[in-house]
Amino acid sequence: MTEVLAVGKPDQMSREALAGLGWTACATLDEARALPEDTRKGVKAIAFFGHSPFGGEAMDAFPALGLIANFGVGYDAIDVGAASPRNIKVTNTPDVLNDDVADLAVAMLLDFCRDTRGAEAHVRSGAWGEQGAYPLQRKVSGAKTGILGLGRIGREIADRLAAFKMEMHYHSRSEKETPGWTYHADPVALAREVDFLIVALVGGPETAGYVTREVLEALGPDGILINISRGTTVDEAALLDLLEQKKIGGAGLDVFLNEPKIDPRFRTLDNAVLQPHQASATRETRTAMGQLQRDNIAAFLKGEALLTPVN
Ligand code: 8YV
Repeated sequence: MTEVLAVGKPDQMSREALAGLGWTACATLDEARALPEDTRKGVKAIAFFGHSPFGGEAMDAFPALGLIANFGVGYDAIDVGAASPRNIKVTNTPDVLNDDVADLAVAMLLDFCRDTRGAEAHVRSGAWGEQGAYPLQRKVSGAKTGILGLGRIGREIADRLAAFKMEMHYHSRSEKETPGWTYHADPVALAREVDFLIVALVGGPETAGYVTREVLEALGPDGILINISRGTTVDEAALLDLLEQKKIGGAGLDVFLNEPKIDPRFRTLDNAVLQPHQASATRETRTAMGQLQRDNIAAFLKGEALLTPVN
């Protein structure tokens, strides 16, 4: 009998770990919902991978389901409001990925400002020898940075950038205890104040479109937006318009709407660094995320307390 389903497309580390467990694997929720009724009836837990919506109707296909263990800290794809009344617990994988996500935010900022990719091409093409020095770039250290969402990941980003001697500003639901960083109650005021704006909000309906056209315009033609949260947190149509019109200076983006089939307008931008939603994608962190996901499932099946419950 299948007690646990793995639904979605696990990465290499999880595929290797799941191989010995004897769980039934389905690439999509639709595939899982199409399993024979007898199989579906026995499913107690789902190890969920990816970001496809998981709503109440899909949950109802598994009458004994008691746990959805999400692979990732952000569980915005899972309708927790539908899970709770069905007595379905949801878990996520917080904290183990904070360092990696913060590292990638800093990497995109450094890459954008110092243009390491362009400069490397200059060396590889032989242009350095033939044409001389590469054009000057933009200084990163000492700038003014704003963090939008000073949660666990936002905090890691801020700590790193503070070490780059930056003046730190932030906007969050509430003012936090910080080493003298400036709180802005209004995201537009934050964007107006800073050179770099880093979005580290949680996803979901509450933050959809939180970075409005007005916020982006306030960032201005020299401002740089970094987004490692969710594509939904930014008004993407406005972002594309303003990048194309050079009304904001640039962007470093790890997340988009409609991943992985993102708006093709992104691909032609010369003022953006684009990443394939891979901020947590190191072998070490993905191993830890998978372990935490499986530990939650094991605890649930043994009737023990969940390690990282969401609801
Ligand atoms: C993804 C993430 O889970 O943790 C999150 O919220 O967005 C990522 O770590 C990962 O890309 C797998 O989809």
